Amino acid sequence: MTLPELFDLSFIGRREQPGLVFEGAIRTFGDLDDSASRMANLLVDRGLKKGDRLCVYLANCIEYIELYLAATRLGVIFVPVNALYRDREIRHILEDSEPKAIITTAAQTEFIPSSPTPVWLLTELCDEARLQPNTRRIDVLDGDTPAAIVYTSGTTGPAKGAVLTHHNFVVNAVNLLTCWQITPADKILLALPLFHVHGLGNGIHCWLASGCRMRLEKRFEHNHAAQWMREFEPTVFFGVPTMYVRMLEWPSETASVIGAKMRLFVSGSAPLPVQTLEDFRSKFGHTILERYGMSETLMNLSNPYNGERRPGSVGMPLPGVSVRNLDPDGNPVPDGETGELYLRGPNLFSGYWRQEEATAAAHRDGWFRTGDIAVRSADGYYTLQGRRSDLIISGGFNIYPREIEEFLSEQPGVAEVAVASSPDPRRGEVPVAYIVADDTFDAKALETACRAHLASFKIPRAFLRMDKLPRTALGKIQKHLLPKWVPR
Ligand code: MLC
Repeated sequence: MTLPELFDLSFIGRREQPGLVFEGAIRTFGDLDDSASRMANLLVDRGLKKGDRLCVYLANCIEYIELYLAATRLGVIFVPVNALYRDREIRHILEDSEPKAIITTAAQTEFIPSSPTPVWLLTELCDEARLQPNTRRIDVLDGDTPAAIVYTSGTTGPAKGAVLTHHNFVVNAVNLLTCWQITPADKILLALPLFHVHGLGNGIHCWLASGCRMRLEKRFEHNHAAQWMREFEPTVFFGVPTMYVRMLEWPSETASVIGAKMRLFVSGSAPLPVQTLEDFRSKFGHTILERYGMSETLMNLSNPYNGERRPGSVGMPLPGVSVRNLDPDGNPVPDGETGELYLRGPNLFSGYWRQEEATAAAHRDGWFRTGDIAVRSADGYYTLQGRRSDLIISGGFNIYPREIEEFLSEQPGVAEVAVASSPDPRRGEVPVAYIVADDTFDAKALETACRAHLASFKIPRAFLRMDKLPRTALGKIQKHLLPKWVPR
């Protein structure tokens, strides 16, 4: 099945029904279908065809959805670019994915480095799209066609593009509808960024596959989200742990009013602290359902909708997902013992874009190596215990220290650098930089340089000058021996 076929359950089946609320305006599924058709016709006029890549560098908006729908209908490969990315990160995606164009707003153009890729302004596209006919056109033929390339930073080298097919996304959405019992009677409040698989593959797809109503927000703002929930009365909310930590700051009365209307709170993209789950339960009257996924695999494991949602655990495999917990030699570990998770299933990506070696390195005997360390209980619940790599997850955004280390080591006066994780009550973790430098060392200047070239969530919270970095006899930096940073 292709995504257009799945989405037509709403676009054709529920044409007259209100589907989307954004900034106070309500759009029916029919309206959205027509604007997606116009956008698709425009993209064809602009020369896009099946297999071409299209980068979209935008914050959440209705046009984001229209562009995505248009691309999926044409078999054009959608390449979402994190709206917080800056020139360095964007340059790599443009060079690697070689898109026909990158679409953005006038305000965001200043962050796009000069390159051969044409920059298309959203306002111009929208003006032109309005003049296009709303004739439906669906050129994508089968579910094995790539739908999107989602860039994920790696422990080694620059970010790699995970190629996700229509089939991957369809299977993921159908699994979630079934397992989380999402129906047309639901109302989803979506404040996750659409440039990640959490917002796109879970949020947008569950909405369109179920035909329920969705209110989309530009981004999660903890000062406003309570008001949005009181107005819209959502029944389903997808969030990252930082959002749930923020929601605990709301007054109890607000929490109980919202909790009374809600059917399901889901958390993912980063570990949900047990304390947050417990505090949330007493305040909102709901046990957050924690699940586990990755850009390369979409959703893998989930706590049950009915049955015990076990604190600290990510639950059991979703339908069709095979999970193995293996020791370093590739042998299965018994329940109760620590192993590394390997996965197989129809949800798994088809490989890294133009990176055969990296794709091969990420697999073992046909199983995808997640890099996540886990224990399975005797009754089948998996609990994640950490990662093989030193990945930092801040507010649900992945940060690979190596990328920041490489950038900082290029700065004048910097001799050596290590970036490590520091615990943070709201974001879970934040990066901190430890730097060996000459006397020109200037923490402020380094921060300014980072701010100009890297996404805001990657900017180290502190730049600490060190005489030397702790190293093993073989010269490897021992990050666990770095002094703890205490925020002032
Ligand atoms: C964060 N910022 C944003 C933003 N999110 N800016 C624009 N759009 C967004 N969507 C920036 C702010 O400018 C600010 O930068 C900093 O982040 C923190 O902002 P805040 O207002 O203090 O927010 P906070 O309360 O900390 O909440 C942050 C957050 C955000 C929860 C809203 O972290 C977020 O949206 N996270 C979702 C990440 C996500 O979707 N991950 C899914 C990956 S897919 P500054 O410069 O002021 O610090 C995946 C697979 C899976 O992992 O299983 O899901």
